[in-house]
Amino acid sequence: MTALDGLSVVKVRVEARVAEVTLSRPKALNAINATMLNELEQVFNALSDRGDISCVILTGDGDRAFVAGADIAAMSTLSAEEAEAFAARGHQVFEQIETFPAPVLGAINGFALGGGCELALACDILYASERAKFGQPEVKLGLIPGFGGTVRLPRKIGPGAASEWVFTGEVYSAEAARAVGLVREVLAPELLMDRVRSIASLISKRAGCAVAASKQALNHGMATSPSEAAKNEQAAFGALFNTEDMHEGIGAFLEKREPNFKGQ
Ligand code: CO8
Repeated sequence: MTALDGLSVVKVRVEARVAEVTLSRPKALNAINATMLNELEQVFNALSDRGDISCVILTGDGDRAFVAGADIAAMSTLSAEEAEAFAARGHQVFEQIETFPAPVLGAINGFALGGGCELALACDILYASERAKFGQPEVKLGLIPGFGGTVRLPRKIGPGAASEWVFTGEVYSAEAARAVGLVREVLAPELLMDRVRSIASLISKRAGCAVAASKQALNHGMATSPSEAAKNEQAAFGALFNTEDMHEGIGAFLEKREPNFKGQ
């Protein structure tokens, strides 16, 4: 039995050091329940333990939804304490995704609402199908975002746009999400996965240590003051001089050849 056996609502495929993780409860538009959070944690732990993953692609099963939110039926019977604990569990798992040591690309193939939008926010870069729809509709349910929407959304799209999204609960097109900088590119549905795989493949060719250090520095920079972020960047820059990849990259440039990175 491997760490990736026994999954029921998350599918994983690894090819050429790129992991494709698919959220799969299509009858409920891939809504997030406790099992899905547990399996996401299990999958990202297993991918981290392998140590050779250069990029993760996160997407939703079927052609309708990335994730349509936290499972509303499952939430309906929670007490206040249980709801707080469920929110904390979501935060924990999404933080694990956000801090995964390789980039996580979101391929947003349909609805990304509520907890689904928040899961997308935990990814590093988002590519969306023309069919994708984004939003934080929790106020329509008498709730607020509970899996990090009030934390990550203003940092990613700015406080004004985030406040409009959260206060109105409106649903936004992929193009509107691109206009506020949440999404990098909007693609025809049949081209989405090819495009995301090509970006993953490009990232995989780069020095893994440098990509991981860049991700850490970017995340740290968003969460702290500019002066702290600058110190962190300087330390990370220096630390890369102790890696084989850095010597290989600079050596290859000086010798006018392609580098052969080993990720160490
Ligand atoms: N939870 C559970 N089931 C869902 C969800 C969901 N979030 N979204 C859709 N489904 C189910 C529907 O109930 C339906 O099931 P069935 O066929 O058995 O009736 C099936 O998926 C298909 O959905 P629809 O028939 O509604 O399909 P439509 O095309 O008519 O509509 C929508 C699609 C617009 C996406 C619609 O389903 C919808 O509005 N869904 C809810 C979206 C939403 O409000 N999401 C936010 C939920 S709250 C949240 O995410 C908070 C996160 C933090 C939680 C903190 C922990 C306490």
